[in-house]
Amino acid sequence: MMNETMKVDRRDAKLALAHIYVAFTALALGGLAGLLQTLVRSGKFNLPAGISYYTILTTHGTLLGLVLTTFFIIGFQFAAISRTSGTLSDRVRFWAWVGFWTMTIGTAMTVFYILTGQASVLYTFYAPLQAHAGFYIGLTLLVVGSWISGFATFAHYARWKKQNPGKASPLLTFMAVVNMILWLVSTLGVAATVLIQLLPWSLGITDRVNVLVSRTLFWYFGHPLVYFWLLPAYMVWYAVIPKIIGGKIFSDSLARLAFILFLFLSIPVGFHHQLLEPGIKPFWKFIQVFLTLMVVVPSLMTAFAMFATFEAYGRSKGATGLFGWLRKLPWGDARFFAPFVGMVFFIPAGAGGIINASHQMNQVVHNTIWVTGHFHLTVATTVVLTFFGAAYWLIPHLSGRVMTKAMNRLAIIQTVVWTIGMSFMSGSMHFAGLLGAPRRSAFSTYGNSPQALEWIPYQIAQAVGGTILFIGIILVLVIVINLAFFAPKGETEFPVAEAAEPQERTALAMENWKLWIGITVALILIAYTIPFVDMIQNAPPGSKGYKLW
Ligand code: HEM
Ligand SMILES: [Cu+2]
Repeated sequence: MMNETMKVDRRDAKLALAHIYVAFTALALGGLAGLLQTLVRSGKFNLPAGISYYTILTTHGTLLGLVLTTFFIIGFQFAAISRTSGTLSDRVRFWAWVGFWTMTIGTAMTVFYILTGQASVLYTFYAPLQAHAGFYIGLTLLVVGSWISGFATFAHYARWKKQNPGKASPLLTFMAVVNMILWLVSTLGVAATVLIQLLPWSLGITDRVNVLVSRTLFWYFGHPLVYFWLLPAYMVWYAVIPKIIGGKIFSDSLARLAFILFLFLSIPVGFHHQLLEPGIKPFWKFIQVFLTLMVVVPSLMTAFAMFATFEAYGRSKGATGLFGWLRKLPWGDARFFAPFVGMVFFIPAGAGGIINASHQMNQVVHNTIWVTGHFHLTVATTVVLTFFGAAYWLIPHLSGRVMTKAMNRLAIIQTVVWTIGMSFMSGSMHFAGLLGAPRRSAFSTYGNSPQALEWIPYQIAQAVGGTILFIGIILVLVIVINLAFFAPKGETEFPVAEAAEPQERTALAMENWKLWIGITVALILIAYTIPFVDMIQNAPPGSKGYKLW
């Protein structure tokens, strides 16, 4: 039975929904851009009215990689902390709205400069490509707004701790706090390059920019960014899915420990995106690759915990044999099915990640469309399908409605459509990449070179997959709009599971923030200080800005 404390307060629900609306608007526009990209790259289609491929690609990467994710995550986390640690205070809610509007205004500015062709610098905005200053200002507002929301989250957590001395915080609140610490520490890098380097340079205050420093600061942020996407999906896997299937959390302490390890191991590893960068000594690349691969530990902990939960539940229902428990899982429930498919896709995605991070193999795939294939499995499938699965209970919970059987069926179909579309698109990206096809390139036969002609069948398969995926986007939008505005009124549960064996003392020990932040900072200093000093002391003259579009 539901009682008052298990429901997100209506005022907090409005806040969370506002974030979710922006997120799905970004999905609609960004998804359309994605479709157009696959069509252009098939060689059978040209963009009308002189629109540049790179304008579309910047729109896609920014709206989906940065906007959809950040807004969905912050909205979801506000709902989660309100659900598990009580209604937000008026002050915290006020600041959360300030954060929301700052982010939204920043997003609108950024998108304006991209769509008007003044910022076709792709979502990584690498120097020496130079965008209009408004693009960087918009991005700054997006990040500053998210910081405000981060501090609002911390304030809510602190209030809970004050009201519950000596108790471990609720799991979902703990996880949201870890994710916002990760976000704050990592966005310092991107804020530094934007505010100190790129903005003054785009305004003409400085003439030249240190490219290597700006890329390093970008990837100091860019890798933890992917864990900022992933941890909310893990929040759903660890704390929500067990409840949906009717089971328990395998271990509350293990879940917390995994999150702390992700905090340690997500930031001091940005060099694995810069393995072919000439200005960094191999030793430091090696250190950072080692730390990168350590992430296998919390990842396998997570995989183990999930399958232990599934198996324990299946056996409690009388399943026998090695895999009999699989049959007991609620396959017809989209709240389970979509995230489960996401988990399955994470297996090849993780294997591909190990390839990317390995120095020698990276040389084969570097800057090819293999990489794009990889992160459409991670973020655009594992993370996004988990978010869709969460939206199927979160949105009706917040809007005071219920998901009908018909909508649930549509959501199952949506998941299948995504699976098929992504297998085609990401699969052919992986193959084309192995054959050397570059990422971030409009269609070209490169003067009919035999190698480029080999890519074309894969590029056509990519467009087939992209078209199927776009149908998937239309389906999920239909479901989301239904759940927000049209579904029958009623009560929907915000599922939060209990631990199999609550161990309050170990859980409490996990809240030693000074120690965790101390280790995080120490690892960052070890991995970055010397190479960074080197980059500045031995800097080349720096580059002027280029607008190549
Ligand atoms: C309809 C679904 C989608 C399609 C058809 C699609 C298609 C594509 C294609 C073809 C590219 C590579 C273009 C190139 O390198 O030349 C790309 C890049 C990208 N996509 Fe998607 N995508 C889809 C969904 C998503 C989703 C859901 C996300 C994130 C949540 C996402 C994030 C990205 C990012 C970050 C890039 C990199 C942009 C860059 O390299 O600058 N995509 N997408
Ligand atoms: Cu990375």
